[in-house]
Amino acid sequence: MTGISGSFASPTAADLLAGADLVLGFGASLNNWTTKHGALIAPDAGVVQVDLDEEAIGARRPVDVGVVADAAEAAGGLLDELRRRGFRGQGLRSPALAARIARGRWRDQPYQDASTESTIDPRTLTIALDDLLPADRALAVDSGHFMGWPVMYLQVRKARSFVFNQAYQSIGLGLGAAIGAAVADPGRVTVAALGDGGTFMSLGELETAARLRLPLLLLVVAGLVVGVRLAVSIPAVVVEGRRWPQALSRSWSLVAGHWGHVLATLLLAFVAIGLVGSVLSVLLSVLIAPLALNGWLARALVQAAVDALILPYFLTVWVLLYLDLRARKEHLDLDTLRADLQGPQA
Ligand SMILES: Cc1ncc(C[n+]2csc(CCOP(=O)(O)OP(=O)(O)O)c2C)c(N)n1
Repeated sequence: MTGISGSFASPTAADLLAGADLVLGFGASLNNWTTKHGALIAPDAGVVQVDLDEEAIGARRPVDVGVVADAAEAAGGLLDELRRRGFRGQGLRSPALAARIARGRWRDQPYQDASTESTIDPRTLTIALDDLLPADRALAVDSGHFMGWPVMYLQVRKARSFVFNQAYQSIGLGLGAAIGAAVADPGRVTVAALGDGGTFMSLGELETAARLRLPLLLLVVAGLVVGVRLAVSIPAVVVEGRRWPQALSRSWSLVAGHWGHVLATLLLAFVAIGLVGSVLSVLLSVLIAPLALNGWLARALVQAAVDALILPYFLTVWVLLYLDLRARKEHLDLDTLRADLQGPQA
């Protein structure tokens, strides 16, 4: 078994799936995410799609054969027919391939551990959890940038122990889904893998989890912590002429000790441009109403005008925040700034 198919498939799984000459999809829509934008299905591979819903057949990509049937019944019928014909082939299933799959997991791929004294690389943490937790576990994942790590590095034994409700890519559903999985089988530990944004959207659910005394482990990947530390990377590129990796570490050290100040300033600026933008949108929509423009054209014009008016304000706040950090930490004065602006540093 290669594991999941799609953008989070391990390199070994992706290689094997893309080498298949026949792809059988059972209840799978074969969409961009599960086929890695089509790369996991070879151009000359035959594709058979089995689905209960007739409209799902061929809805996401062309298929050679569509079968409207129950997945288990269709698979059982196929096996019966193969047996009846005396089929004995092993296909690719050799012990060597089993060994290659076993050592080809994501956690077997080398990576540069980005942990620091006060933070831990999400990959390192998730691999450690994979070793620590009992093998019989469930995993429910919220949506967000973080979601690759639990999916790639935390194994589950059974497909039904993996709750990945991304149909609408809505954030905030992971904790509720994990509670459901834990209620369904309280005999095993359920990991709720969440981002900090998704966690805050569903914080009230914690009361339910605590009241029901569920065996839940909350793995909250605090992207906000990292995002705020990297907030002044772009001014570091533009003003100091730094290259990307150095600009990130420059922002990391400039924000150190002022994380709350940076977060509060950016939040205030977002709220302010949100409010001012809404008022401007209404005013401009009323102003151009007599032109009786097509709906999408009117919306696009209003949006462009609002962006043109409020973005400079936000950019000013951003650059001032950067200068403020430098003034606080490095006693930035005009001579230092002039030297910065004169030429790029290494
Ligand atoms: C209900 C809803 N609102 C907004 C979005 C857009 N969105 C996608 S990811 C994301 C950020 C999620 O933040 P967090 O939970 O901290 O995870 P991170 O992406 O930082 O790892 C947002 C707002 C969404 N998918 N669903």
